[in-house]
Amino acid sequence: MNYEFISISNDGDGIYIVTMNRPKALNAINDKTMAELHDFFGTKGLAIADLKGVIITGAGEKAFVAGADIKEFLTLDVSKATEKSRFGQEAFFFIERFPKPVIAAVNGFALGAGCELAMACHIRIAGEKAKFGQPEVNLGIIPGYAGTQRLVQLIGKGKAMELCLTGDMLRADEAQRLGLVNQVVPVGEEVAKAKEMMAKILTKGPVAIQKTIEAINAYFQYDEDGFEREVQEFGYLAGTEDFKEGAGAFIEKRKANFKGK
Ligand code: CO8
Repeated sequence: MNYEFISISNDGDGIYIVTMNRPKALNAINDKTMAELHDFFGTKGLAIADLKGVIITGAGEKAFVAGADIKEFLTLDVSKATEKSRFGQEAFFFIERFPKPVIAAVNGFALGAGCELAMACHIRIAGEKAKFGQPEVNLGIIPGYAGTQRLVQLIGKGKAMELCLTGDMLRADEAQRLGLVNQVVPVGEEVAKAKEMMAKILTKGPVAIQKTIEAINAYFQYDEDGFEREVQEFGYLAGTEDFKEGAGAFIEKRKANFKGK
């Protein structure tokens, strides 16, 4: 899988690492990078048979992603900007709705599109020097990759309003206190911690993991009743082999051997 600005690797354990790879521009997302994310999470990644989970991180020591590529903004007009926003939102929906867990290992600046990318992931692990923010107002724009929506979902309206209106940055510990970040770890340990958490998740029933992602996402879909979705998924899971194995293993006091069926 050859991409120019994201690199994909795995150690054969089913955990794929997607590295945002434009370190000279602090991994800023240009149109090509967004197209690559769109392709991986919307198409190619879905077809990788041994893929069990994805960790997204940034190349270099300074940034996860320092935003959308501001240098590309100068050619935008109303129509191109609308299209750009819609395409980016779609790519990030592919991440949010990816059937396998996606963890952001935030190793530095996560600003603008970088914060939005991290928020599209299911879980966020941050290094203690990481910084989060939606500084778009400094440029006379607003977040365009669903930052106004996911920030409210994660930290509530008041704080989301403050961050988007002031453009201020949050330290990792503040981001954790607000619920934007799940865990803060020492610098350099972001990916290792994300792998550790992913490995734990991957011991669980794979179908249950997928259905959990779908049911929790449903809470935030205006056109769907998340409570009813949970009822349906719960019923579906009761008919899986994994459920019988998981419950049987508990009763027989042994470790479950899930098959993902
Ligand atoms: N775009 C393009 N290039 C960038 C970006 C960016 N977002 N961020 C950093 N770079 C480049 C710099 O231009 C610089 O390149 P060069 O060496 O060629 O001049 C290089 O990366 C290193 O950056 P700095 O020298 O600025 O590094 P500092 O350590 O001094 O500062 C900061 C680090 C604070 C992160 C600083 O780089 C900064 O403020 N960057 C911009 C942050 C920002 O405003 N991000 C939000 C961008 S807008 C956005 O993301 C909108 C998302 C929704 C778009 C929807 C479109 C439809």
